[in-house]
Amino acid sequence: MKKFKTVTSCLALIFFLQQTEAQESTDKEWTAVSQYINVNEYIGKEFRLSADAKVDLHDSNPWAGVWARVDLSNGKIGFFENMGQNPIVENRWKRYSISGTIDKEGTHLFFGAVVGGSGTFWFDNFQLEILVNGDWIEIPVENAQFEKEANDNVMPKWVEGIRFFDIWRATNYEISSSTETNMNKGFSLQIRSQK
Ligand SMILES: [Ca+2]
Repeated sequence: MKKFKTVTSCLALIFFLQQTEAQESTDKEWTAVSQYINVNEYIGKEFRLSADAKVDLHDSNPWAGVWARVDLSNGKIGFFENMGQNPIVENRWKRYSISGTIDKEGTHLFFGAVVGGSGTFWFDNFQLEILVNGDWIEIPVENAQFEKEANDNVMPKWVEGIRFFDIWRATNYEISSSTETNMNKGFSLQIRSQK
């Protein structure tokens, strides 16, 4: 009986772990592919996030951008920019940058690509820099060039979502690797709407 109980609780634990690791499926009309860094050592400093992007839009209400958000120690949001007022609309590779300041109470900087509406969206070559003593210092971003290929809608080192405790799978979009790149070599991140 004791053995049975142990097996049962082990199964319960495995089930719990699977549930907590599972991505929540959602039929959102937008999605984001993101990463984050701790910013404790960069408080008050300027940062700059850049990426190459190209879009092929299929509707009149599109949204594509690079985005960044500083989360604060009190649970609130500091800096936030998602290019919502100035989205990427060009069907050719171009470099886009957003910049801001790491808030005084900042703990993490989330950043990545965001898309909404119908179309195909490509991103490549993310670069995160912080201004330290007048010099832009590059902060390593894992798989920033998307050369590690996506599998089953998951891009290695990136998560789908905008918070680390709320990873989702937006079923209206397919996330993959594409050979559509600026320099005609390697891969880019491709997000394609299913509609
Ligand atoms: Ca690439």
